[in-house]
Amino acid sequence: MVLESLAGSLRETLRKISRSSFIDRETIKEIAKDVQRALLKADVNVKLVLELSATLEQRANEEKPPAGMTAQDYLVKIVYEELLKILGEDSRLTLKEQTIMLVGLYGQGKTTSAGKLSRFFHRKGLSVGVIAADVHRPGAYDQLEQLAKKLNVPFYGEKGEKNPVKIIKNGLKAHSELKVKIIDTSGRDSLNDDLINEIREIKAAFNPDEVLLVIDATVGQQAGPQAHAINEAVGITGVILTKMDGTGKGGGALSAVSQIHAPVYFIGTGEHPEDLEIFQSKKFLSRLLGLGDLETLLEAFKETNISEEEAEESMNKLMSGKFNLKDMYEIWEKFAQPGLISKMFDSLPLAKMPGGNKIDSNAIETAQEKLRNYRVIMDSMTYFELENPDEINAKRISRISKGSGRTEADIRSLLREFKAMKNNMKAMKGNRGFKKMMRAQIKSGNFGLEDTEALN
Ligand SMILES: Nc1nc2c(ncn2[C@@H]2O[C@H](COP(=O)(O)OP(=O)(O)O)[C@@H](O)[C@H]2O)c(=O)[nH]1
Ligand SMILES: [Mg+2]
Repeated sequence: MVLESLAGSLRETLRKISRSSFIDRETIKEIAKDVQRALLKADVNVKLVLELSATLEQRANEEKPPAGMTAQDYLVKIVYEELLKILGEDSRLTLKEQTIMLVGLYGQGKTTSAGKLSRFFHRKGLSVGVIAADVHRPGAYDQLEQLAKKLNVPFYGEKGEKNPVKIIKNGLKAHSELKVKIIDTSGRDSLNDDLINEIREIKAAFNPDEVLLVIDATVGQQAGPQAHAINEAVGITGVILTKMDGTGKGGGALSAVSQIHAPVYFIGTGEHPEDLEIFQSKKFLSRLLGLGDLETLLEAFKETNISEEEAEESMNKLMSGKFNLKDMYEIWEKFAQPGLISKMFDSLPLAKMPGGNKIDSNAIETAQEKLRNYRVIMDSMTYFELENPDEINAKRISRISKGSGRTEADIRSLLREFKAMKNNMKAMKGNRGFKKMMRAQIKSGNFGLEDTEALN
């Protein structure tokens, strides 16, 4: 995952909040300092960090949590909201007929991203073609042509032609039947008038629907000035942040770029065409903070016949730390549907804790098999036993074993796992109020679930 170490320290901060018995000025100061340190380590601009921690501290001292929300949860909410401010608002590239122009310096990943975007639109069922308008770099034509061939995407270029406007004009004509046209333009080693004039001229001639800045995240905060200058020149409508794989500076680049108030649409996470992720700041932040990806979870529920109310009820039960085997049985009954379990694991913070075991598909298979076994065992338990798992003694285990045809070891293992699950869920309890707030947001449509489904 991107930004591992930032995630680690922010999660530790949230745990610290949950563990605090009360929230006073001292605690707030400490939390603000923690967030400050974590962000500075992730290369976020000092001025931004200081502003954020000052606002955080002020809000936490002045605001009162609404009825029903603990001071701890409310502080988590403030941390979340302030962090979201530096990531910028959620916005997504729309799936419609459009012309997209990619701009940026040499080596930032424009051509690679042209390929990634083609694949993206193609998979969404939109016909797409690319136009090679990088007239400066030797080999730029061949690079895009090969990529297009590999992806089975129509390519237009004019080898040797030096006028990008002319190429694009012909290219748009050649691709006129296609829904999405992607224009790959020239870069330079550094920002200069030559480059600015060239992209200005293209922008003026064709007025593309999207002008996407492609920028390498490994430059960290330096992404800021570059983004500003290009934005001044051509008006950036969105950003693709590349090379987010293996950089400690992703935080710096993300926060710097968001300052131009153009949404980060995608992040590039590798050299291959499939290494492109839709960037959604809320989702990204929730995952980063280990708050669990409620959006994904609710989407998963939507695909089943479980109603949102039922899903919420189950979640509440799980997180109350009070649930018994019967509740667990009911929840498993609902969740034992293909695909749902894996999505659930993926969206729960537990699976993503730093150092925790990320659950792979094999593990999910095994888990499903185990669930089937457990259900057989639970079918042989009495209601009393399901409601009072602590009362299940050796004598009862022996009876359940005979009734279910499973070994006594199987039954003990079920009881052990139940206990572990209960403890794990208790650990998440601190975020309950926060989750309530997130759910309210989802209900009010702030997360734009419908759009997400269309895009992902
Ligand atoms: N690791 C990684 N490498 C990338 C990514 N995007 C592009 N690259 C690499 O960066 C280099 C420059 O990319 P290119 O698309 O030619 O940049 P351009 O000059 O802006 O067109 C190539 O070696 C790409 O494979 C990314 O998201 N992750
Ligand atoms: Mg290129």
